[in-house]
Amino acid sequence: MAPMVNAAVTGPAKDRPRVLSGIQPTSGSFHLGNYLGAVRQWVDLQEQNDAFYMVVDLHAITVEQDPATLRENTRISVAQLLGAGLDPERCTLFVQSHVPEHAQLGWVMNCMTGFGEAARMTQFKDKSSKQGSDRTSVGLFTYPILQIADILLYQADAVPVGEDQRQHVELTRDLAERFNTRYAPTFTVPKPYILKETAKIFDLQDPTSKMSKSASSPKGLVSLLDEPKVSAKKFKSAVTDTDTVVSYDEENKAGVSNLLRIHSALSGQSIEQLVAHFEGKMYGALKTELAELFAEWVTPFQERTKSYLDDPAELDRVLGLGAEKAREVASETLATVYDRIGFLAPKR
Ligand code: AQP
Repeated sequence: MAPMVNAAVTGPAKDRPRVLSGIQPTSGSFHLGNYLGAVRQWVDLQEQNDAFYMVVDLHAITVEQDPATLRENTRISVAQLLGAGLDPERCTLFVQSHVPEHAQLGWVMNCMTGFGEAARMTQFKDKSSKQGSDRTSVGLFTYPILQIADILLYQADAVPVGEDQRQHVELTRDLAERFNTRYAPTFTVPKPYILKETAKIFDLQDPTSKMSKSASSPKGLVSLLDEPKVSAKKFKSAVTDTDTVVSYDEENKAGVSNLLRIHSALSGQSIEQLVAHFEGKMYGALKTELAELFAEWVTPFQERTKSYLDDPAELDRVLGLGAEKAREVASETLATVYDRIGFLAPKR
């Protein structure tokens, strides 16, 4: 059965629990970590919850973007979300910059967040240390605070994300509570929705690091829009270990364990069933089967994504409708926030 999240006890009454999440249009293709860690849950959660999903272009410009590529990647991202199974009849799908309230509430949240607590965000520390401080924008530093605004605007009960986003959702909870205490109960305090089994998909070449498009080599990255034979090659050359027995051991067999988790997520078989299935077989059998399984799933995904990309008018219609629905909720929250903090309401 499709999951329903637990509604939070604080915040305005809603007819169904609300979920919200976003993905950056920073690449021409999502990767398998994005799909298994987040997007797949988005699809399941749209059935029983009031779901808001967005392509977060404001977040994308925290690193330099070519304008034409950003526009193109935003469309490709929306098409992939539809291709993965989001249904605009069941969820609200929109582009972040189409809803100006994100930037507006973002500023308020900037003013409520301590510099020290923002500086503790590990994702910022990792990314800025890789880029160097001259190439790191202030936007990258305040990105988790914009994310706080993204979530709180919609009074989300749950935020389906991968493990790398847990700390940002925890910060969101702190800020929601801070605002509620300082002014009046205003925001729902959201919970992260992170599935243990797929919380962190690892790089196929470096199975101790998360699969990420900014990895130093693309060899360990499975991009959903690559030719399936390109991905098959990556699965087949995945780094494992010198042993030969297929078994699950995150510490000593990180590579094989990652492959087993991916297989399990795609096939629906438990890790125990897979270990039994591969008994007496070598790593090559696991890799070949995984490559086939992935191709079976990704081929129709790519066809659906392409059909949405071939119909830009339909994409625009979906996004127009999504932005309208999103703004209805976002503008109400922002108006309440502005009132609570003491901004003079404009006379109309
Ligand atoms: N490896 C992963 N395993 C599980 N979940 C993951 N997510 C990302 N990588 C993994 C989840 O995907 C959602 C969208 O994240 P994002 O917009 O931050 O995606 P991204 O920036 O494209 O992720 P990358 O590849 O890690 O980018 P860089 O390298 O630029 O930071 C989120 O819910 C995230 O948790």
